[in-house]
Amino acid sequence: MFPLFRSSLVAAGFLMLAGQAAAANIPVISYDIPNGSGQANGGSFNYWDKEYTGSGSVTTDGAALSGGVGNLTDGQTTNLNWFASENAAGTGPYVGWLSSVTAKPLLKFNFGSSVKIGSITIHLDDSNNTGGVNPPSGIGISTDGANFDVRTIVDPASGDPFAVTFAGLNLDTDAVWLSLFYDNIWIFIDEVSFAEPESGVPEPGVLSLLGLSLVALARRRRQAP
Ligand SMILES: [Ca+2]
Ligand SMILES: [Ca+2]
Ligand SMILES: [Ca+2]
Repeated sequence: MFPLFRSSLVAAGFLMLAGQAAAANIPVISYDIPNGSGQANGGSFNYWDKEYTGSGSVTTDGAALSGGVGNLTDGQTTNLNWFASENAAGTGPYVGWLSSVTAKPLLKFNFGSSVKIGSITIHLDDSNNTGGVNPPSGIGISTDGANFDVRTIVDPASGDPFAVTFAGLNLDTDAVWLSLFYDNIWIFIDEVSFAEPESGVPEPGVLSLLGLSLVALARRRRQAP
């Protein structure tokens, strides 16, 4: 074997293993949320879900939005704080809820049919209290909209946006409700994603590739002077 072929085979084996560890994402068919708030309630900009595709007023603070998708599931996140990414037109990447308008933000995500969920990842702004924006102190997770498993969120020392993942879940449901708890007066979220449980058992294809990689490694060692 040519050295290049051997090493790329080894690389391919490890690449497949790395890919196996990441559980598949579960598509969200629609979500129902209160719209974000903004200038009508003293905000510098408008933190609406402006591109939301369902019913409800996307330009009214706190309006009930239902049956569509928008900022929270478009696959886009930003590493910029709210003050560097939001605007008066309300087309920024976040949805920002204000406690005086929406006291208990409740977000419902619909999957269309029953799915198995192993983890939930929420990408949010931190901003270290700038403008009253801080990560939520906690998030409640529910599969019936009534009983919530409340998880606390540790606020990092940094003020950068970050993702929090609740793993090790074993939910079997066609919808998930997330209840947000304010730490300050604003909460900003730009993406929520759901993943299947990790199987923990490598697939046959991965195993055979790993085997080939090990054979290549062994040959390489034998041929070494
Ligand atoms: Ca997004
Ligand atoms: Ca927005
Ligand atoms: Ca922080």
